[in-house]
Amino acid sequence: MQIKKIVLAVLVTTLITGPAYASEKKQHHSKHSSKNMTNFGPGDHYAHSMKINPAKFSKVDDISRSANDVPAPLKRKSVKKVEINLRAVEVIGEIADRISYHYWTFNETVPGPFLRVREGDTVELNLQNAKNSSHAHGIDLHAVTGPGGGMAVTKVEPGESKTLSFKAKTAGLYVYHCAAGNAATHIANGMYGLILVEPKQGLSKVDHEFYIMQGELYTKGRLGKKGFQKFDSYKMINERPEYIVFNGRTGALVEAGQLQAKVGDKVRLFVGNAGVSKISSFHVIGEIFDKVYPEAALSNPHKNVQTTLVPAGGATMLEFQVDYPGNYVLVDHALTRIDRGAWGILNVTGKENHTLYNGVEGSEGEHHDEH
Ligand SMILES: [Cu+2]
Repeated sequence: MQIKKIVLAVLVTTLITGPAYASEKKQHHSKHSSKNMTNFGPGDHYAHSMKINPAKFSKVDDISRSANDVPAPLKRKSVKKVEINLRAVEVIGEIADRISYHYWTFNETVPGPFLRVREGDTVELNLQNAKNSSHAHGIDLHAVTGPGGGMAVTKVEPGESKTLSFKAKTAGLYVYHCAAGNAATHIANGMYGLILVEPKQGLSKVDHEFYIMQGELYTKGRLGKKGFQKFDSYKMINERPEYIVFNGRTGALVEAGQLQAKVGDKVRLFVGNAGVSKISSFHVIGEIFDKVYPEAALSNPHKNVQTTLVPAGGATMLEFQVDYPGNYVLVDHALTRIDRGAWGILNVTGKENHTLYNGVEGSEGEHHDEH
């Protein structure tokens, strides 16, 4: 058993780090030296503590990427060479009011940009790493077939850049994330996003498409502790996030960030889960998903689904029509996670249809505490 494990670890490590090292000009270590294995278990060197001077990094007003920030459906019927430029940038942003964090990002937001290409396209992805970054960064796109999903050729040192070229041969909605060094750390700190490889025939027409990504934050201070929060690697390896959020921070999809639709609209949600640890039980309170494309395999949808699983490092695509005005709360239905930040609002305006839904709304502010 133990031997099997070791063999597997060596195999995985060699598969992923091998070509990256081989491609570097200064190759000091053999592919099989232990130096190349520091990314994977058994965790004896795990207890690293990062010294961070927040003053070295620029502050962003809002770390979250808007759920509306989805490129329009592709109209073209032929394949193309698509150039994508991403920048690994480390910034200081707020997890919640007066709780700041040293986020690692693609293009200064969490999640990073929503990438949209067509099945069969050739993608040339340039990844630049900002000069002041504390770490090397890279990218593993689950849409890529090849070592490390691209990571093997995109480990970029601060101030440098690298290019990955790949064919988007399989339609689907895929997670991308940084996997340089300790991949889990880079994901937990915010380096993830989604790439849609649109099927040749395109997707059906809808009125709104939204981009939602669940992620976890492992802070030294407990949930709600104010001030600058350092990353806690022990909490991460124990799979105990302090925050579980949609789009980078608490409240990202509320008020100014809420999703908006009108009665009768067809809505499509692209939902990803960066993890690192938790599986999301994605649900919209008061709605039924007309169609769910489980695990974002863009064929044979399930119909009429209440809650759907989004694995760590996976995604789902779901569609529904909104029929009645009001606020619909997006949650991970492991509901204690609401208090850790995992909720947002879909606000629907329009005419009430009382044959569909009727009653007298209670006043939320007046009820007695029922605990
Ligand atoms: Cu990184």
